[in-house]
Amino acid sequence: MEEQAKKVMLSGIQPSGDLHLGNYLGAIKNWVDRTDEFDNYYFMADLHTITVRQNPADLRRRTLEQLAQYIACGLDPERNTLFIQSHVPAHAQLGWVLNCYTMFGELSRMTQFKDKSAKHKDNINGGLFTYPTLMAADILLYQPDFVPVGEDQKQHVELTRNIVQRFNGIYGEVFKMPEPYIPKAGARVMGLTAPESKMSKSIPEGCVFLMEKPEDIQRKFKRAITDSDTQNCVRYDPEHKPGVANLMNIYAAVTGKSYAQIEAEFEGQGYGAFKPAVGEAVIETLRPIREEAQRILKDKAYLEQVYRSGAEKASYVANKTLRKVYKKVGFVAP
Ligand code: ATP
Ligand code: LTN
Repeated sequence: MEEQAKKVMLSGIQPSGDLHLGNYLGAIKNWVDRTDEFDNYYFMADLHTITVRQNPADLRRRTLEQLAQYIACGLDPERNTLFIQSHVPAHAQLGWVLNCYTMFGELSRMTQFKDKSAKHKDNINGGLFTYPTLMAADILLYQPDFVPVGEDQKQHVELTRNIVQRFNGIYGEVFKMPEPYIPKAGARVMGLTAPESKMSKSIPEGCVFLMEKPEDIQRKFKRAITDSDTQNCVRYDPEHKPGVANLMNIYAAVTGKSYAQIEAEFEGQGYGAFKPAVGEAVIETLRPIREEAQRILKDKAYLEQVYRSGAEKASYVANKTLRKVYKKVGFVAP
């Protein structure tokens, strides 16, 4: 009975790039920490990636790497349903239905669509436009209570809520109303070369990837932007010292120390001692993750078993919702 009482949490990351420290500290680590509290569904959002052109071999490789990295970060496949989105056809099937309950005007207002269509002018395809309805399907199939997402995805979760209201308004309580779950400000990791924007794979010099070699990680931290404070003072002041605040945030996240403890630790030592210490702490946090991911990646049979059993568990839940939806809209039962 206890299992049924658990709230449901669901999220996905597109395997369109390599996972980085921002994804780990801002998303995956929180998922791991809350494993026992929720009934969890985490997936590789591969269907979403092809809204932008992908190299097929790279996409295949990155999808499996992402799964290995999820597990290496501590997402236990026995206690979390881990799956590949395209292995559960119900996502595409419900996506179609929801397209018919989502307005052109609503989709036109999505800022991600506007941003991405400005960036990829030669490929403004229908999928890019209807991407939020597929995301709504991803969510609603599992009737989750919470959807942990970054700030940039909040608008898509709000649209999902509008779709729920519209659909349930016509057909009754079919979908549960999901809540976005935005991590606290502290979970926002900024770029090492540009502390005013979030750490992102699109600026690789300022981004630490989970699989990166220790010497490369250390080089990036040594070059991290701080400020021109002549005292080189390690003090938490995000407004005036955003670079230092970001490094402190990272150091706090990987060591569990408070800002006051960090300030005391580096009192009078300056950035020359602080930056490599943060680098070292990150390297030691990522070392077991990297080694474990490399080990898992070599074990193809294990990975296959994880994503097959994940897809089976996910399909069971997803198909139940899909059948209900098909019935409600008036499709003949197969
Ligand atoms: P980008 O393309 O900008 O590198 P991403 O595509 O790797 O970002 P997303 O797919 O947007 O990352 O996000 C995956 C998850 O990781 C989301 O939950 C998001 O909030 C989180 N995330 C991504 N970057 C950061 C960051 N710099 N700090 C904290 N969390 C982050
Ligand atoms: N759109 C998200 C990834 C994503 C997602 C989801 C997140 C696809 N489907 C469902 C939460 C729930 C992104 O690009 N970060």
